[in-house]
Amino acid sequence: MILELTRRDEFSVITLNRPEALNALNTEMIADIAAAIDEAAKAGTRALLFTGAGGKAFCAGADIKELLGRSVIESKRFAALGQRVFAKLDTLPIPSVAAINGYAFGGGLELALACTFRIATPNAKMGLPEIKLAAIPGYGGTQRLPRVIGEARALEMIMTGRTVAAEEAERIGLVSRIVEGDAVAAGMAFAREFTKYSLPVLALAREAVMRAGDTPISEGLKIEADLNTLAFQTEDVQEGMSAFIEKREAKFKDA
Ligand code: DAK
Repeated sequence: MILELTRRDEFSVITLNRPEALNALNTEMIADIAAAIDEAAKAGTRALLFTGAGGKAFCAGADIKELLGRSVIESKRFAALGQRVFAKLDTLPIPSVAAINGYAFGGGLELALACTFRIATPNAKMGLPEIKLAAIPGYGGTQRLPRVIGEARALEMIMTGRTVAAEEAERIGLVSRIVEGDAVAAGMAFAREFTKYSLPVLALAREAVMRAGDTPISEGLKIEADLNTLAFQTEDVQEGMSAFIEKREAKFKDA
C-alpha cells in the first residue's frame, strides 16, 4: 500500500508510504490521498495528520520519473487532479497538520502548505526546487507559499529553488514548531492544543482567516462579522460563556 490511513486516538493519520522513492507523489498516490481525505472526513476524527514513511522524507515531490515525457494534455490533467485534491484540505471541516519528518520538496511541500498547520522534525528540509528542472510549482505552491511566508521570501524560495532547514522554516513561519521525537505523536500533541475546542467554530475561524488572503479589508471585515455572528448562534458558544460565568470547564458538543 503506497498510502496508509490509520486512526490514532481521536485523529486520522495519512502516511505517504513509498520510502524507496522518498515518498514521491505519483498519480496513484494522489488519487489515494483524495479517497483518504474523504474517508477521514467521514470518520468523525478531530484532525487529519500527514506524515511520510521511512524516517528520511515527508515527501520528495512529484515523481519525476513519472513526469518525464508527459504530453501537454496529460500535464494539464495531472495539474488539475493535484490541485483539486490538495484544495480539499481548504474546505475540510476538520483541521489538518503536516508532520514534516525529513525532506519536503516540490509537491511534498505543496501538500504541507495545503494543510492548516505544519510542524517539522529537526532534520526536516524544505524547498520548491522545480526551477532547477526548468519547471515551476503546479500544486498551489506559487499561491499558498506567499500567503504563508510573504511575497519576497516566497519569490526567493521559488526563484532560487533553495533548501530551507527546519530552524529557518520556523523563523520565517513556514512551520509552526520544531518537534523532537515521533513526528505523529508530536503532531497529535500540537493538534490537541486546539481540537479540544468546538470543531464547527474552529472551522469558522479558519474560514475567516483564509478569506483574509484574497479579500479587500472592507469586505473581509464583513465576512468576519457574518462568521462571528454565526459562531454566536451555536450551542457551544452558549456553553462556553455559561461555563465561564459558572467557573467550570466548558463541555463542547460540536453543535
Ligand atoms: N521523484 C522520483 N524519485 C525520487 C524523487 C522524486 N521527486 N526524489 C527522490 N527519488 C528517488 C531517487 O531517484 C532514488 O531512487 P533510486 O535511484 O534509488 O531508484 C531514491 O528516491 C532516493 O533518492 P536519492 O538517492 O536522491 O537520495 P538522497 O538522500 O541522495 O537525496 C533528495 C535526497 C531529496 C535531496 C534527492 O532525492 C532529490 O533532490 N530529490 C528530488 C527533489 C525534487 O526535485 N523534488 C521536486 C520534484 S518536482 C505539475 C504539478 C506539480 C509538479 C509538477 C508538475 N503539473 C501541473 C504538470 C510538481 C513537481 C515537483 O514536485
